[in-house]
Amino acid sequence: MKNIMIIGGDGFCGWPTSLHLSAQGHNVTIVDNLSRRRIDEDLGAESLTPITSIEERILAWKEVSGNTITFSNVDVAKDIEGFANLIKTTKPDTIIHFGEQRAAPYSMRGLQEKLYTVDNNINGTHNMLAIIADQGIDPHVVHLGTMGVYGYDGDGLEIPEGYLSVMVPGDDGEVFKRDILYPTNPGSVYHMTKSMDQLLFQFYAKNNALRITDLHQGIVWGTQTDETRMDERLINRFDYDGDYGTVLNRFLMQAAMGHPLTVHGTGGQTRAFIHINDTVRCLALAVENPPEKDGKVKILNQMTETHRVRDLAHLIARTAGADVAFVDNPRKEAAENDLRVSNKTFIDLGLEPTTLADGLLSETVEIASKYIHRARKDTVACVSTWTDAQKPGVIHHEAILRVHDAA
Ligand code: NAD
Ligand code: USQ
Repeated sequence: MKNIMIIGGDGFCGWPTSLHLSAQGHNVTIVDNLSRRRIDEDLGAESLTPITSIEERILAWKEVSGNTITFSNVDVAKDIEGFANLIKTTKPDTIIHFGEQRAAPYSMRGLQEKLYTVDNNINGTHNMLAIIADQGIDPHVVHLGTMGVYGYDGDGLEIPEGYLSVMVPGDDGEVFKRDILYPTNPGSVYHMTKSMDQLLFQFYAKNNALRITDLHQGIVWGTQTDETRMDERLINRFDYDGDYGTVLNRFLMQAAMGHPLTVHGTGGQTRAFIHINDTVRCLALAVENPPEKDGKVKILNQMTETHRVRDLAHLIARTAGADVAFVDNPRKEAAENDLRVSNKTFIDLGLEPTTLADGLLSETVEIASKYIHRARKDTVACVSTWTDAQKPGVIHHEAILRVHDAA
C-alpha cells in the first residue's frame, strides 16, 4: 500500500485513476483547485455526463467501496505554502501530476489563455519539483506528458520513448554517442508547456536525484472505467465542446446528436490514441515500476494505436450513421502525416491494449446517446484559431459527405 498524491484528481484522467488506485488498496489524496469546472462555466460548456461535486464523488466512493479518498483544494501553481504543507503532512510515496491546463485550442484562444496556460502549467510543475527538493524527500513523481511534444513530421521514423541516440562527429574524426531528449516540436502553447516540463524534469532528476516518470500520452477516448461505472455519482466527465472535446469523443458525440462529424482540413492528421481504461492501467503500472535513482527521467509512450482523423470519421459515420463535414482547419498543423510510435515499455510491463476494434466504440456511443438531452449544441464548433488569419472550424454545407448514404 502506497501513499499516493494525485494532483488534478478531479479531472477526466485523474478521477478514474484515483478510483482505480484506491480500489487497489492505495491511500489516495486528491489535490485539485477545481479550475477545470470553473473553465467549463466560463466557456458555457459542461461535461455531457452529469458529474457530481468532488465531495459527493468521494462520499459515493466511500459508500460503494468502503475506501476513503482525501481531497484538498489547493492551487499547485499559486499556493506554494499550502502545497508544501500538504506534501509535508501527507508524506506521499508517489505524486501523480495531472494538474495542468490541457486543451490545445483553449491555450490558443487569446492572450489571457496563453498566459494562463504557461503560468499554470510551468509553475505547477516547477513548484512540485522545487518543494520536493527543498524538503529533501524522495517520492516517485509520475507526470502526464503528451505525444504532441514529438511533433508530427511524419517521415516514417518510429518515435522512440523520449530519447534519441545520436552520433556526433568530433574534430579528430572520433564519433561520440549521446542520448538526447527527442527534439521537441510542439504544435500549440499547451504542447509547448509539456515540452518545457521535460527540461524541468531533466534538471531535477540530475541535480537532486529525483525519481521521475514522464508519460507521453496520446489522445484519450472513452469515458467509463470499471470503478466509475459502479455508481452514477462516480461517472467520469465527457468533454465534447470545441476547446476541450478531443477528436474521437467529439465524433462519437456528434454522431449521437445527428451533427456532421467535423474533420479539420483533409483529415490526413495521424494521431496516437489510448482508451481511458488503459490510461488507468498504465498509471498503476507506472506506480509499481519507479525508475532507479540514476539521474535520468524515465519516459514512456502511453498510447496503444494510431489513426488518421478522416479514417476515424468514416469508421464512426459508417457504424453510427452520420455525415462527415470537411471544415476549415482552425489549427496550424501538417495536413497529412504518418506516425509510428514505440510503446514497448508498457507492453513489456504487461499492458494488453484496448483498441477501437474491441467494441468499446459502441459503449461510448451509448453513453453519448444516454445523456444527449444535456448536449449544448452551441459549444460544438471549434472557434479557437491558431492565428487571427485563420477561420474557425464551422460547417459549410456543401462540404458534407453523406457517408452512410453512400455505404
Ligand atoms: P482535465 O482538465 O480533465 O483535468 C485536469 C485537472 O487538473 C482538473 O481537475 C483541474 O481542475 C486540475 N488543475 C489544473 N490546474 C491546477 C492547479 N494549478 N492546481 C490544482 N489542480 C489543477 O484534464 P485530463 O484530460 O484529465 O488531463 C490530465 C493530464 O493528462 C493533463 O496534464 C493532460 O495534459 C494529460 N493528457 C491528457 C490527454 C487527454 O486526451 N485527455 C492526453 C494526453 C495527456
Ligand atoms: N480534430 C478534428 N476535428 C475536431 C477536433 C479535432 O479534425 O472536431 C483534429 C485536430 O485538428 C487534430 C486532431 O484531431 O489534428 C487531434 O485533436 P484533439 O483535440 O483530439 O487532440 P489534441 O489537441 O492533440 O489534444 C489532446 C488532449 C491533450 C493531449 C493530446 C495528446 O486535449 O491534453 O496532450 O490530445 S496528443 O495529441 O497525442 O499530443
